[in-house]
Amino acid sequence: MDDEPIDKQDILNELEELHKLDHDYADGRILGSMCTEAHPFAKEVYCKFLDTNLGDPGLFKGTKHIEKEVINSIGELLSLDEAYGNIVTGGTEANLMAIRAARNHARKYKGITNGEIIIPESAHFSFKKAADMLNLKIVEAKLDENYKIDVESVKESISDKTVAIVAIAGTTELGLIDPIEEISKIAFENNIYFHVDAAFGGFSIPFLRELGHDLPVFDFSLEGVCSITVDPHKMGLAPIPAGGIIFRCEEYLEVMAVDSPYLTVKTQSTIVGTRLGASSAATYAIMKYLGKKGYSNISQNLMGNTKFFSEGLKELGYEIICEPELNIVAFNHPTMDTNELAEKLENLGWKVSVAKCPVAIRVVLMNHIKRNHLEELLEDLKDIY
Ligand code: 0PR
Repeated sequence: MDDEPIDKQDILNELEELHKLDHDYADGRILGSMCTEAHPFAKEVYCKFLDTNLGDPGLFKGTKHIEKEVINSIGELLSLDEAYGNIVTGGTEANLMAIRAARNHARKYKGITNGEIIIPESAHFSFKKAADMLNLKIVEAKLDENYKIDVESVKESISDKTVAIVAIAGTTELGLIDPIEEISKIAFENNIYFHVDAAFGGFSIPFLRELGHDLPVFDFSLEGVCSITVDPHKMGLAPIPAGGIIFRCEEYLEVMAVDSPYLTVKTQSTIVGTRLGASSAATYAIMKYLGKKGYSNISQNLMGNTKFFSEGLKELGYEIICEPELNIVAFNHPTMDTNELAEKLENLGWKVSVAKCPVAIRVVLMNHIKRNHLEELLEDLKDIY
């Protein structure tokens, strides 16, 4: 730090220069991000709530009420009348809370001390962090030939140490939805906690189903589902950081509660102590502002772009890994190595993401990627071919 204060304008100029090194969503070149530019109204509201702290909710009763309302609204989207949970920093923290709840619940009611969690090979790496922090062993369930969790493999993976089963509604790499209904049944019959990671799909699957898309049910209407991750900062158009964790019952929060004696509320279940109220307020605002109609239109539009892009790829001779269920397309050149293709695209200014399972170029068709960008991308892919 400098000894003397520096003029505001000088600081702003310096920051502006550094900010120029960042990529801008508006360029339409960021192909592998599940985040996008937040809605301007959500940003406006976010700034108004920057000083609120949900770590001490008794001081911020209004903002705490807003968080509860947001959790209820998301719960309602997921077929849950009374929802419990929190707006957190993202999918990682939401998944960590879910696994912590499952572990503590199993410890309390089943006496399991060295637990295991069953996750699909396609699970986001946040579960590896959760297992590491919570001292749990990961048991990976295999994927079937369609890259979805293999139900038989889940059955075979269950042991008397299993504290949770995880399935994904909108996988990170391919945007696929696991057979949640079957897994829910298995979890329920075996009295095992079942968590659904819908960090990406949670803000689109309900709307697409309403619109008649043939997508499987993944929510609390299935009796085995104990918790769901849904991230407002992905398809919800809220500013970063905004993740959502929704629990079926309050008990799951209670098994994580620690005493917080000198605060206005005497126990705390979240991982983070001091935490933003701005994320809840911005999510509340954007959900009200867009309504189901707004989100339906966005989801429908993005699926239209997805179809346009995947059909365009096929016409050029590229091979898509699977028919997209959500707004992610993964593809390869029939003969060229994926990393070589990725490099060629990078050289043309595209910010490319390469999936690992299977190895493929992966494009997440978020709001910032418009039709004209897709046309330019297809044009470049034509030249490369
Ligand atoms: N669950 C799923 C299914 C996810 O896809 C992700 C993140 C998470 C959980 C974790 O969420 P947070 O990153 O909010 O903690 N999926 C993307 C990924 O890691 C996130 C992302 C976003 C990556 C923007 C790149 C990027 O530019 O691939």
